[in-house]
Amino acid sequence: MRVTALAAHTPEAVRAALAARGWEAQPAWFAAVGIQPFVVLIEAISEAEREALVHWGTKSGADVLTGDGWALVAGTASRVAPLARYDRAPAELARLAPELGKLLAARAEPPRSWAIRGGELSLEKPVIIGIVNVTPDSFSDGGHLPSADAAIEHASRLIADGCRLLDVGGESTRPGATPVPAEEEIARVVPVISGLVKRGFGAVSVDTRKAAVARAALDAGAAIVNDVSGLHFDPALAAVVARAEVGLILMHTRGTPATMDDLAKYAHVAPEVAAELATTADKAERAGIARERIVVDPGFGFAKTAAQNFRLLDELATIVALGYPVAVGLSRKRFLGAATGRPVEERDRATAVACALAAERGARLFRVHDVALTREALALAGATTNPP
Ligand code: PMM
Repeated sequence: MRVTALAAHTPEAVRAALAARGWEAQPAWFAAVGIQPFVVLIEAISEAEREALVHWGTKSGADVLTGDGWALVAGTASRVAPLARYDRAPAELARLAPELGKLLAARAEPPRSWAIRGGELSLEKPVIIGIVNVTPDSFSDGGHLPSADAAIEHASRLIADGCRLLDVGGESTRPGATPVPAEEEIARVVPVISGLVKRGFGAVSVDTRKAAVARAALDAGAAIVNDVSGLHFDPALAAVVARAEVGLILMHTRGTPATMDDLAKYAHVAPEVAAELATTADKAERAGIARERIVVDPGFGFAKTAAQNFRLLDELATIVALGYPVAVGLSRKRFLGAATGRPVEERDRATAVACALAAERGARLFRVHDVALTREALALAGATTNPP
């Protein structure tokens, strides 16, 4: 007899073991996905629901841990899946079916494209977003691009290095940054955006919290709005995005750059960020922004301590499970310095590694300063997670 432990963090090892023993590709893949571990935290439940879950767990062989008003259900995906079916789940658990169904669907069929202005951006391969900050004081590269020409020149290098999207920002959102009036922000970003669009540099997004800036940037040809306030700053922004039918990145934060550090209080960061992002995405959809236009971003460094950023990176799958494509902005952030001891200008290697980790956990879009390094890291991560 020979006993071998198989890697269980992805379905790949099981698929390969079955394929090596003559299984056809498709059934081997489905079986492998079906026996992947699946753990869900169910909150705000009644006593009757809690009892029904415990009873179901005993019968079905899934593990159920419970407390007052909550349950944690763990098993393989195929064992837990019947709870998402009205005809198979106990009647007391009818409320659970649609929510669980959404999680299982997002897992089985992750989004493959993102609807931006005038077309779709494929997410089959990771998308690197090159940062073009035209601010005197951003987190890490403020002041390096004083003129529109310098910004356009910089963007052309980022494109040559392999980014598929350029993110142009005219207001720093680092902790404690001073807000910039809309006219000033427009004067910074519009010449750069129109220059990039004129040169045919591919899709451009505008990093702004303000409806007036978004409108001016979209008029100049931007295809995406990247809102670091997650629709919290300017109530008029959602309508601008809805009307223009462009892409939208909704980032998680709390408060404003002036107050966010004091709001970094979570009992368990990933589920709380996921819940707040789900509410924001819901608000966007109710404002008329189509679901396929929305990308969510957990907002590394925004209203989070270093320890919370590390937890969030490790538990990124909780954000991915919302079913929207996930973008991450890890580049040169302070918490990478906390792990490596490196100052901001020496954090591109740590950024590339962090992006590779995020890619393995399901992120599809990566907002970075150093495109070339990140591209290499993602190529390596992709080679192990998507074997031929
Ligand atoms: N971080 C910054 C600015 N914009 N946008 C998204 N979507 N995600 C981020 O994490 C993010 C962002 C701040 O970083 P910078 O000042 O170095 O650009």
